[in-house]
Amino acid sequence: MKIINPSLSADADYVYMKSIEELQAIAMQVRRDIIRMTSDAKSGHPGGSLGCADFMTTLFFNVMNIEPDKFQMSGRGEDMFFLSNGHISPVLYAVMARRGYFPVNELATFRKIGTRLQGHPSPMLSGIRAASGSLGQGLSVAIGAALGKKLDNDANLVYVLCGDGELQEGQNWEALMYAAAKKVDNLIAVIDYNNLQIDGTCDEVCSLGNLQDKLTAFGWTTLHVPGHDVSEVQRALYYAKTLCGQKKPVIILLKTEMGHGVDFMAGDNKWHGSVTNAEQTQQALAQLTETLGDYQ
Ligand SMILES: Cc1ncc(C[n+]2csc(CCOP(=O)(O)OP(=O)(O)O)c2C)c(N)n1
Repeated sequence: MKIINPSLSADADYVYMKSIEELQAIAMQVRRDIIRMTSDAKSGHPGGSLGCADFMTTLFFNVMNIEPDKFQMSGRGEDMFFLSNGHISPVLYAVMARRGYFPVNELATFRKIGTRLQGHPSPMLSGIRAASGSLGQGLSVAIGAALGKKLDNDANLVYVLCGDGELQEGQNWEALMYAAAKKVDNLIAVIDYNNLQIDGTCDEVCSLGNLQDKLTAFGWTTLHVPGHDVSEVQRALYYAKTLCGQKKPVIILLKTEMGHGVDFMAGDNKWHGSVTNAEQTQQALAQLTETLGDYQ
């Protein structure tokens, strides 16, 4: 069934929405999935994945116009999403599985030999349109897709998620400049603004300075959003949609916490790319209620 933002659609038959409580429950299960997938594979990136669980759940369940069972590579007639910070694939896979792109039990194959659920996303999995993980490229890819939609007269939107550490890649700044210059106003970019990256805080590694001012100066409409309040995330995304078509690209600084939802992982960049051992996995799962049923 199609998801249409009810405030933008008069067609009640097409409205399919989860309540805020349901979104919270799905995000909780997604967090369990992330811990189980990465601990079982003994590799992966749980920290950023946990931090983006609320946003990704809200986007895929209540915001984007998508039909998982009719996925087309071209993206014509539906919204498109690109995960530029491809290392947080566990959250993408968990949300996609829970949304119906592939069987939930396939999550058990994460990072195993021959799997479609590679450590970094690959188009071998239906629902993925571009490989990502080599940082800095996803914004450019999304801008190209958004311009393609304009050529196609397709009114649907393109979404892209990038890391804040990822913004240290120079290609992003060329893309930011280009999107504003070319008035790419059918694109909503989101930055996972946790101020952490692989080697420490973003400020320590290479400060982004006043990111909001920089993005605004580059010609983008810039929003600040708390990343763990699904009702605020949803509100912001709906608002961002209303800003589309106004000759400026839109970007959301999504304030998140790495490792959010597990007390000993929260706010610690150690969990960027390390996984829980058996004891820590049990501790983490004890803090994350099974709401939809674990994959087998
Ligand atoms: C081009 C490129 N350089 C370096 C890396 C290695 N790398 C993977 S994740 C990462 C840090 C990214 O930080 P951020 O985007 O803030 O992600 P978070 O730690 O918040 O998940 C780096 C440097 C990479 N994947 N690609």
